[in-house]
Amino acid sequence: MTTQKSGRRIAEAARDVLRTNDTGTLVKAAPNLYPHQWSWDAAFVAIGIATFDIPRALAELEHLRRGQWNSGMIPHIVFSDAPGYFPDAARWRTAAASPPGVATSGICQPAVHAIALERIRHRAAGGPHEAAVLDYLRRTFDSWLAWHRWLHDIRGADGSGLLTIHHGWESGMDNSPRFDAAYARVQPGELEPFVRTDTAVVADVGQRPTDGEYARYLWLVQQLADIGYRDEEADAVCDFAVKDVFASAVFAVACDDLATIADALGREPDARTLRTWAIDSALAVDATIDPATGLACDVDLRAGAPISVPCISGFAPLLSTRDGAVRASQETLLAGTGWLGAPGLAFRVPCSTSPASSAFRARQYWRGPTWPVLTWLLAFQARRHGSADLFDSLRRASLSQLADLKFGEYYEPFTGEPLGSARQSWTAAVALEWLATEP
Ligand code: 2M8
Repeated sequence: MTTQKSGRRIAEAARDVLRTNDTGTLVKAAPNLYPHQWSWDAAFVAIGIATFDIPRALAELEHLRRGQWNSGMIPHIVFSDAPGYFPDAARWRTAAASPPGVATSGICQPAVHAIALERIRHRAAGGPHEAAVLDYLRRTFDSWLAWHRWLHDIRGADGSGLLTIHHGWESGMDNSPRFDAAYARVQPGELEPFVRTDTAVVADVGQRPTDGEYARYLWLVQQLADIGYRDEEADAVCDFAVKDVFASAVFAVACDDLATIADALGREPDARTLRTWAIDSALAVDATIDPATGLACDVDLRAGAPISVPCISGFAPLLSTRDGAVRASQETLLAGTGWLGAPGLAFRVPCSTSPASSAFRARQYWRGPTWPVLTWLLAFQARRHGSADLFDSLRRASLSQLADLKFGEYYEPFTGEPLGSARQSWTAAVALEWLATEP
């Protein structure tokens, strides 16, 4: 149980993390490991900051928006001047495509931004910042709409309702075993030399992707940079192409939220378009469910086959489904021994890979550890769809996990040890959002 006193302690410590990671222009995703602004981190960070400083939360999203490309794409990193991260801005070779004076990467991440915007609008309602939030939304709506249109038209060009990613980093779940087979087919050619920086920050290299994985990550960056990130060539050129079921579900949710915002701004035609995209993607995500496992599946486009590895992405329908039966069966699965009911869990929060799977690794990044930010996203959507009990139990378990005040990037599921970076911004943000939301 989180008492009022321990809640206050967690909130104070979480605010301290966000304040110390704030450079004044952006909140670093983590103090040393990630000294820049990451796209989906920034959205979660804005949700957390909005619990105590709504103008600063909007400024965080605005900083990200200034990195938006002409195409509409929001890049996955907007770089600060800080050294110490690789691949750095120069390695991406995006100068011709990114906005003048803004250094960015050349790929994207899940589109959680409209979820954040709507959450901030909700928090501001009836308070002193309500008008400023609406004004911000009015001024920037076209940018967020362009981002969604790019995802729909470019990454969903086949009309399937599922979005294509060209790099595991675009999923946000970089080395998840869901991508192992697709990556096994990526054979790096002549690679520009590189030196990793992440393993200098995380002393236990076993918590990070391997060198072999990094070579593939860099090869895909090189392939995309070599074609100047031209969208129309990426499908043909890039060795990696996966229909990402989780990113598609996030897109569906975000389209619904942006539609709600469009309504509030009197932009009904845009709201209608966004709702159509939301429904199409939500249905497409449901349709990927493997009846044998009950989990949603990505599609490996290069192999022309679904990917059936039991990862947290398999619960994508929990985010976006409109079908009560699908929701009920996914909730039952989540409660079972492969997930929240797995024997020995320190906290009943979902692992990134099922502990019952041979692919599970308790300490290795997206191959098993629990990620507070995903616990929150699943719980938040569960509550919006009426599953208050699931929300409450995940909230309680997550706050117990975060009571160590370390704000780990991810956690070992059985010992509760914080792993990766300490004082990770989005973990602190999630703590604040949990605490600001009554059970
Ligand atoms: C991790 O990814 C970056 C590459 O984008 C990295 O390992 O260098 C992922 O966990 C990703 O989802 C996250 O946005 C990023 C920053 O927290 O770190």
